[in-house]
Amino acid sequence: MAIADIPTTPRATVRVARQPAPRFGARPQVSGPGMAALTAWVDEIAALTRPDRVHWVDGSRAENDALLREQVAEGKLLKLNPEWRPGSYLARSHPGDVARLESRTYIASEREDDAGPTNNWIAPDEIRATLTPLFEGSMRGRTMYVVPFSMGAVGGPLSHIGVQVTDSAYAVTSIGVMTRVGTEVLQRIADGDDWVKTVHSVGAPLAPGQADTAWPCNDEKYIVHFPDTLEVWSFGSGYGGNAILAKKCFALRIASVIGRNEGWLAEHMLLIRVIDPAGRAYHVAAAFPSACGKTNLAMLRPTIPGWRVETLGDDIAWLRPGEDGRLWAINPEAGFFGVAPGTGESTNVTAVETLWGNTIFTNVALRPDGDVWWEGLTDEAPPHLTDWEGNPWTPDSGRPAAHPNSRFTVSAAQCPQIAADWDAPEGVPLDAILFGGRRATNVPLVVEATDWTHGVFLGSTISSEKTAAAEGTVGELRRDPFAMLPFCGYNMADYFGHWLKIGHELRFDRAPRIFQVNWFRKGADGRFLWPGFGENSRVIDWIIRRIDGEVPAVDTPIGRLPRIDDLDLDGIEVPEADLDELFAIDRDSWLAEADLTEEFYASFGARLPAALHAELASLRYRLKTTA
Ligand code: OXD
Ligand code: MN
Repeated sequence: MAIADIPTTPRATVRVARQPAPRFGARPQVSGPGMAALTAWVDEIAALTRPDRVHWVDGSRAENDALLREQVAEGKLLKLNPEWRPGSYLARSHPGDVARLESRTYIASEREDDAGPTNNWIAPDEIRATLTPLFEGSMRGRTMYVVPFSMGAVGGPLSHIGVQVTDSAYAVTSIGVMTRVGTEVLQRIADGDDWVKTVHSVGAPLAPGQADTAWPCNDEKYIVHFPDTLEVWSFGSGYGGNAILAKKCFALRIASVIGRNEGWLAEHMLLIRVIDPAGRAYHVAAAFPSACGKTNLAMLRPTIPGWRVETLGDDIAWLRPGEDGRLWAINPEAGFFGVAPGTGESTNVTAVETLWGNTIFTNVALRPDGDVWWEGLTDEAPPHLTDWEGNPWTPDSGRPAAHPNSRFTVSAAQCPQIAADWDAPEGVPLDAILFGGRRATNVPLVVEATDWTHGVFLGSTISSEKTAAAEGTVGELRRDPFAMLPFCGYNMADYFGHWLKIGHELRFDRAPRIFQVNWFRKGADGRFLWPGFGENSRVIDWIIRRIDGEVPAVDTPIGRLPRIDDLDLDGIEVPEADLDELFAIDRDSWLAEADLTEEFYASFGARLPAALHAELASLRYRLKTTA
């Protein structure tokens, strides 16, 4: 059948063909002292949620294929045209279930102060009382999958294990891409490794004979983290960040708590290896708020001759001080769950190539030939599409064809510039950490921190401008310290303190150097001053020459800046006036920003580390006294 003939499935009317009893339902043949606790927990969740079947996921190719086939048969996935996009599928979510839900995301620590002012806190007893009736019978008529997964290579020194139970096959196939799933992980649990409990239900039980929908979910949604017992309970949403609990819920919120307890850091950072023309390799981690180009930087293709970038990770990095005094990093994930719109030949050709096949797309548009499309994939939109909601679309429709938060889920191994050793268990030693936001004003293209504490200060002040600013002022700032605002599982003030403490664990001459970058500064006329994308390699080149001590920097009140002549600008035209503006420091505007930082710091009260107050005070002093 031609793909054009595959009917697009109207959401609410899909009848689920009852599947035969699953072929892979048996309890796993794994034994060891740790299994009893796991099976007891699985039995407890099943007794609460009452699924029709329990399926222990073994992570095999055959199982994955069967789950995909099943979802296609149920109208939950559309198989794309294998001629254009082999092994690939399109999911269309419920229109009310398209993104992470920060307002429904909770940290249920025993003490409110441990969640801090930036999190939604709720008392554990109160939320358990709310969740219990919601989960009671919530999986009726469905299969409950038990998914053992490892973040980081199985058994690696920086890796951690979790188990997700879920009634969503879409979540299972996504977790299979994003993590290492299967019996090997189960064996570690059986052998007694610690593991984190994560429970997910779409909250849409089926009465006998009741028609299912293509994207079951519930109007009521909760994503709840219990940092004291290391558990996640997520109800009502099938969407990635709320349903793939290994990712934001475990690898950031819960892992940040484990990291605080054990002396390491779980960070919202991409990870790359940069190779200079002489073949020397450097490792860089970079924290940017969501939707500020992390995936693009992770897959950078340098425009300066002789330089190469190898991808190690695009969203999360776990950092641990090594015995050698360096900071070691792994990407705990195994895939990319990236935003599709804006990913195209001119912005991220590596991502486009990565998506050649074996990809699960969610909420992108469908072409008549059975391939996918989204805004930014090509300069011109195809004349006819089916939009993300399943409706006919033309360029004159006056609305986006793909949802702005539409996604691709694809294995990291498929990236053409992935580092050969990207899943090495011990990770890589970091040479530099970058912090960046989307700042139209004030923040220069690149600033080097004077030391680790100053770097922590820079990380704590990351922000993006919500509103356009008038010249010489600062727009309304959305604070996103360390790009972790929605992802830190404990009090952010303690987290800043933890970063300071980690600095003391590193050898001062081996700690990564910290830089702040800003690709988004605008001129008075509202134009971006810097071309960005592949040209950002010019900034990385300077950073690396700083690390190697090859170029001096200019000390300024806000940190160390490049001399313009030290930037490699061969082959691009950036007017001199724009370069001046890219690095301009307006004292009044910076003093105004310091006032905003003080206000922000005040929200943490006495818990904010004194060292950060001292950094702010010395910034002000330098702004007022340096000529
Ligand atoms: C993401 C996010 O999905 O940061 O990576 O929101
Ligand atoms: Mn992210």
